[in-house]
Amino acid sequence: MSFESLWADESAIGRNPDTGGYTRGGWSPTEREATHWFLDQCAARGLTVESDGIGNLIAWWGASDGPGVVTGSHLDSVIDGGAFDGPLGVVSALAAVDQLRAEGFEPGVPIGIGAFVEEEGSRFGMPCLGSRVAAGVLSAEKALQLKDRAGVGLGEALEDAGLDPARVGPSPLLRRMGTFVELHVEQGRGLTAPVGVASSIWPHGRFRFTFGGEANHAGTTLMEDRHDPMLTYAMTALAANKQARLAGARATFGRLSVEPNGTNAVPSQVTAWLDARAADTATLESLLAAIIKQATERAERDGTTLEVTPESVSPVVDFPAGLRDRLVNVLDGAPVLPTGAGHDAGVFSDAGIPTAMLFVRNPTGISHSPAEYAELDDCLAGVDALAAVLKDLAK
Ligand code: HGY
Ligand code: MN
Ligand code: MN
Repeated sequence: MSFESLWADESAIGRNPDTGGYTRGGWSPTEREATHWFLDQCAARGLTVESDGIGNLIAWWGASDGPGVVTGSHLDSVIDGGAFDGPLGVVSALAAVDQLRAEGFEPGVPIGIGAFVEEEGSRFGMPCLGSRVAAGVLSAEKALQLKDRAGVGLGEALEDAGLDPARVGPSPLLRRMGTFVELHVEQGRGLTAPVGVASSIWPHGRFRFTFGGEANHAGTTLMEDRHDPMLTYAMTALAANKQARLAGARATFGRLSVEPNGTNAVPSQVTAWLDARAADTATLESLLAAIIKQATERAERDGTTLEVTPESVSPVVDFPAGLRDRLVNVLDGAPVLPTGAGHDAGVFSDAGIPTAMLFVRNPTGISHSPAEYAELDDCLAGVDALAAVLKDLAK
């Protein structure tokens, strides 16, 4: 099948007709539909699929069952996300294998296509959940304590998807992952050529800010008598924005939960999730310290309380220079650039697996939005680049 027809099939799955966006939380019906589409494509190509307890998949082309070169990405999405973030890597991998087969290439080592679950953490709040558990950096015990916003536990979600929570844990799949190369849509405006190669992933983390206050009447409570956690949150959000600008970093409060969430009552509690990122660990740590300091000072003024809980922290990832430069070579000098977005490739690299990433140009740089986009010509250039890289690594 051509890339275009593969893409037309896959990107039709779960698209919201009103927003054009996708909400494919891990093990949700639309994410499962996309996963089953992927499995059908693997079966149609005679690929041998291996899966692990949490639902990560690698579909193998090649006779031996020894280590090989794995590519692929994720099929889940953020809430109302774009079509490309994740699926472009999976669809491009299928198209690249088709292309290599069509030209008669026989891999010297097996080539695997991976689909890793809950990379966005949009359902259970833990980014790269599938790859972290597979790599053993998140224990099965901790993972199975996670609940989604409806209170459904990970174990129950796995059972609903026909998986066995008792099999969750470090993945046998990684024993065959000799090298991992992930193709991904670029999520900024840094790439001006059709295809680029990743140098590094910024360190980043998610931190839950719980602001405690005093519920009261919106109409009768004097302003000076209030202990309003919404005020402390608002000042913290402003401080985070200012501190990130000063540090050349990123700080986002994109998720909020208000108790009791009434129109005519001062809230008793506001919970806000901070996504913070920076080019290096020291800057990230000082950014966080500055935000927490200002939030704490404001809480004292407002007579409110503050509790900050790290939910996930991802260290800086510097992809191995030798493999990076080998890809640049194969691609006749493709540009090299860092990314502020996290990826399963970062988890696998951290776990000691030789890992690289290819980026496909995103003309607007917009991502985690229905407006996310990549030109067809650039996507086709990405497939050609991935095919050339796989051919070089698996010869
Ligand atoms: O949020 C991220 O950095 C990535 O898109 N999972
Ligand atoms: Mn993403
Ligand atoms: Mn992604």
